[in-house]
Amino acid sequence: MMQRKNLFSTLCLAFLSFTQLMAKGVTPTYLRTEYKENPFTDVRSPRLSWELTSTEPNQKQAAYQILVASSPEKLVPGKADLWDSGKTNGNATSHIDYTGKPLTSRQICYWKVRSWDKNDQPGVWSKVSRWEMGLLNKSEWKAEWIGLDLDHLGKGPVYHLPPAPYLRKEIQLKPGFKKARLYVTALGVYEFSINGAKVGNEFLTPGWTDYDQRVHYQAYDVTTQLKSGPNALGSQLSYGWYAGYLGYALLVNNHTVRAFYGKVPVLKAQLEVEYPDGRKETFLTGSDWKVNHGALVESDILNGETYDARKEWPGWNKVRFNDSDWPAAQVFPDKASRAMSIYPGPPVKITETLPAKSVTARPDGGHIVDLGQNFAGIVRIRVKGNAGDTIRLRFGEKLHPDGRLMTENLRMARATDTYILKGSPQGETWEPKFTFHGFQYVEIKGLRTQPDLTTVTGLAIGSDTPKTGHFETDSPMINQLYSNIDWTQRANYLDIPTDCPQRDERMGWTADAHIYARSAMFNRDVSSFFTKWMIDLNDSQWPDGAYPLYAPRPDLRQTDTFSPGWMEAGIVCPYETFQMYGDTRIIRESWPYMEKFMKFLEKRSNGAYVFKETAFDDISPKGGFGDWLSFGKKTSPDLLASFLYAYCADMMATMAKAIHNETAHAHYQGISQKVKAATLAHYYRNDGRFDCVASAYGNGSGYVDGQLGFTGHTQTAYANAIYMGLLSEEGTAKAGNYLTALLRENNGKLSTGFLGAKPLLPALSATGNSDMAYQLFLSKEFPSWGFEVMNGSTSIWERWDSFTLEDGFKYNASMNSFSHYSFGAVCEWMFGNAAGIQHLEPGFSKLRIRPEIAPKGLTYLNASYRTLHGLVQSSWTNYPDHLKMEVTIPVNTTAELCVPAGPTARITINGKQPGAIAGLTEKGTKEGYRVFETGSGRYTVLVTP
Ligand code: RAM
Repeated sequence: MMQRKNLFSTLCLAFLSFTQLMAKGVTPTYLRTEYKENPFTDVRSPRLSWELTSTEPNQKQAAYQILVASSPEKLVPGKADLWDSGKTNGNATSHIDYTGKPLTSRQICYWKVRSWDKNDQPGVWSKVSRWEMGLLNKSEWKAEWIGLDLDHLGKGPVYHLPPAPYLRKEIQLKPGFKKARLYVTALGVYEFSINGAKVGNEFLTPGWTDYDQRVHYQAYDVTTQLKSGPNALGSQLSYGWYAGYLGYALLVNNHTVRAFYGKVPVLKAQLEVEYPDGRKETFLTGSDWKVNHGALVESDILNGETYDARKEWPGWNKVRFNDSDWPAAQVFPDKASRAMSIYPGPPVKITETLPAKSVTARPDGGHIVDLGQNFAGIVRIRVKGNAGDTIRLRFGEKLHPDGRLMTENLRMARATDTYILKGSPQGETWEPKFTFHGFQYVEIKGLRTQPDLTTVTGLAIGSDTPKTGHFETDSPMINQLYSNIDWTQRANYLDIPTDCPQRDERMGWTADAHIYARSAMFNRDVSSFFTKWMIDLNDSQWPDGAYPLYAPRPDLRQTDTFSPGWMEAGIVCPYETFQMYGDTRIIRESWPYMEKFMKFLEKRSNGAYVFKETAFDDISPKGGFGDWLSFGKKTSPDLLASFLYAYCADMMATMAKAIHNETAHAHYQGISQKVKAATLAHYYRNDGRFDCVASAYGNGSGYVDGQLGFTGHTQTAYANAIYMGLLSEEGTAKAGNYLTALLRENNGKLSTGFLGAKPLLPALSATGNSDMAYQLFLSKEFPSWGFEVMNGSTSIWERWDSFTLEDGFKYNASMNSFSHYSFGAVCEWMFGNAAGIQHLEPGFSKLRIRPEIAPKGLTYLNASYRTLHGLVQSSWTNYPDHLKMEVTIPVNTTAELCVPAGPTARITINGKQPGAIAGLTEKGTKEGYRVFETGSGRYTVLVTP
C-alpha cells in the first residue's frame, strides 16, 4: 500500500515538474482523432480533441486554431492544404469535427493545434499528430474471400472441431517502394504475417459483429516489414465467433450450436504498395493463394486449441517455402449487404504478463499453477520432452477445498488447450492464438519433468483501454475491491462487453453492460469501445424496436428475445457516453434506433404509459429477468419496467436537447411526465410506499424466482426511484426513509440484484444517508463486496453467494461465474460519491468535487479520473483534529468545490483564507458543505471544525 502511495506521489511530482517546463498560457497535448492517437479511421469528418496544460491556475482556452495538411511541412498558417480552422473562439477542446477539404481513401492527414488562453494570448503549437483514412467505399476492396473448407475433418461426439487453415502467397516487390499498407479482415479470426513476422500485435481480429450486416477490418502500415524482391504473406485463420461455438447454445440443446454465421472461416486481404513515382502495386487474396492445414488441429474460442507441433510446416510463412503440393485457395462469395468498416474500438491485445505464483503437485501426477489473479487470456508454456508427449491444460477460477481444479462452472465450455510436442532438444514454447479462457488456476498434465514457476505464464487479453481511474484508501480491503473491479472489467471488455469470460456464455448481455457503463468509464477510457459496441447493439435491434438480451445476437435459444431491464441498454449506453465524454455523435448515430425503441415501449404500454403487473407475460422468463440474482421477495418486474420507461424518456429528452432537436426534447419530456404520472398512480401509495398487486403473479411460476412472491416495497424499487429522479423532493425523502428502514429490517444488509445494486449506494447518498452507504460499502459480512474480498477473491463474482462459508460453491453446475462485473457497478459510487468526482456539464467541462467523508472505517481516500480535459483529483484525509483535501482541477474547466464543513469551521486553501485566493469565490452553504467556485489548479484544503 505504502509503496503504491509513494509511486503515486512520485508520478504526481514528475507530472508537476513536466508541466513547469511548459510554456506559460495553454499548451495542447494528447492530440486524438476519433478518441485515438494517430489512428486509421474511415470517419469522413473525424473528430479532433486535445488536452490543455498550463503552469498557471485558472487557465482557460479563449480560442483555438487547427491546421490539417497533407505533409508536416505544410502545417503552417496560410499553407495548410486540407484545413485551417482559423482562430475559432470558444473553449471547446474535444469533438471538433474536421470540416476541411473532403477526405479521400488512403489520405494521410497531419494536424496540430494551438490555443489562446484566457487573456487571449496564443500559446505554442502542439506537436504534430496524424490520422490516415482507410478505404471509404466497399468497392475499393478488390480482394476475394478465400479459405479452405475443412469442416468434414471436425470430429468428436460432442464438439465438432475442425483444424484451422493456413494460407500463403509469395510476392515480388521492386526496389525503392516508399509506402505499403495492408487492409485485412476475416469472417472468423485471423493472424497475418509478413516474412514470418506477425503484423501488428492485436488478438482475435477483426472482432465480433453481426457478420451478415458488417465486418470490421484492420489497416496496418507494413512498409518496414516488406523488402524488395520476394516476400511471403501468410495467414492463419480460425473459426472464432463466425463459425465456432457460441454461448450456451449447446447447453440448452439449441437447433444450432456452432457456425451461426457460416461454416468456413475466410480471409480477405489487400496489400497496397506505392513507389516514389506514384506507381502502385496491389496484391489481393484470391485463388492464386495456397492453403493447407497443419499443426493447429482444433481451434475454438469456447473450447480451446489443440496444437500438434509434429505437424508444423517449418517456414510456411517465409519465402522459398515449397507449397507446390498445397491446394489452391477456395474463393467464397461476398454478401452485398455486408458493410466493411475500420475497427472503431480499441484493439484487443495482450495487456499484461502474469508470472506464476506457485506450482502444486496433485496426487494424479498433474500440477496446478496459480497465477495469482482471476483474468481472461491464455497461457504460454515452456516445456521439454519427446515427440508426441501430450500436454493438457485446463483452466479454472477456483480450487475445490481438496485442491482440485474447479471447472464445473464452465458448463459446456471445454476450455482445454492441448500441446503435442515435436521433441526439440532445446525445449518448446507455445501459446494458443484463437481462444481465451477466464481463470486464475491452470491444471497442467502430461509433463515429463517437474514444472517450475517458468513453465506456465499468464497472458491477459482484452480491449486495450487506457487506464483513466485511480482509487486507493487506507483500507486494504477496499483497495483489493477496486483491483477486483478493474480486473473484472479487463476480463470482460474484450471486443464487446461480456457477462463473463469463462463459461459457455461470454455474450454482450445488455443489462450487465448498461448497469456497469459509468463505472467502466471512470476506470478506463472506453469511449471508442462503446462506439464499437453501440454499432453492434443497434445492428441487433429487433424489427419491432426492442433491443435484445445480448449484442451481437446470434440465435442461441429460440426464446431469447428481450427483457425489461436489459433492452434499455440502447438508451443508457449512448446516454452515459454522452455524459462522461460529451459525445453527441453517438446520440445522432443511435437516434433512429432509440426513437424506434421508444415507440416500441409506447406501443407495449397500450397507450397507458405504465406497465401493469403481467405486462410482459408473453416473454421468457415471464416478466423478463427482473432484479436478477436479488435476495428475498422479488421486486415486481413490471414496476421496474415502468421506472425504466420513465428514465428512458428523461434520457431521451436530455439527449434530444444535446443534438438541438427541440421538438423531440419537448416530446420526450411529455412522455416522461405521462409515464411518471401513470406509474405513480398505479404503483405508489399515498404514504410514499411502492406496492404492486402481488396476486396478479399467481404462484409465481414462469417468473424468475417467482415462488418468493412479488412486492413493490424493496430496496431495489426505492433505490431506482431515487436514482432515476422519479419522485418529488418530498417523495424522494420518503423513499430514502423506506430504503433505510428496509436495510435496517434486513440487519443492515443489502438484498439487491443486478438492477438494484448499482443505484443502491448513490440513492443512499442522495437522500442524506451516506453513513449507511459506507456501512454497506465497508461491510465484510455476507452478502457484501467486502465478503468476496475477505474470501480471497481477486475479481467480482456473479452472485453475492457465489461462494459462502456454509454452502461452498453450491451453484457451480448451473451459473456461477467469478468474473462478472455487474455488482462492480458500486465503482460509480466510489468515484462519484466517496471521492465526489461529478460532472456538471457532459464531458466534465464543468465539474463538482464533493467527497463524502466516511464516518468510520476509512481515514484516507485518494481518487483521480482523467477526463477529456485532463486529470481530476480528489483526495481526503481525516485527521483527528482536521480534514485535509487535495484537489486538482484540469485546465479549461471550472469546478464547484464542496468542502465538508459547518458554517463555523475554519477553512484554509493553499495556506490562505479562501477569500484571498484569486479566482475562487464562495457560493454559500449546502447540505453540510461550504461551496466554492474555482478554475483549474491544485488546491490543498484544510478544515478545522
Ligand atoms: C446470465 C448472464 C448475464 C445475465 C443473464 C440474464 O446467464 O451471465 O449476466 O444478464 O443471464
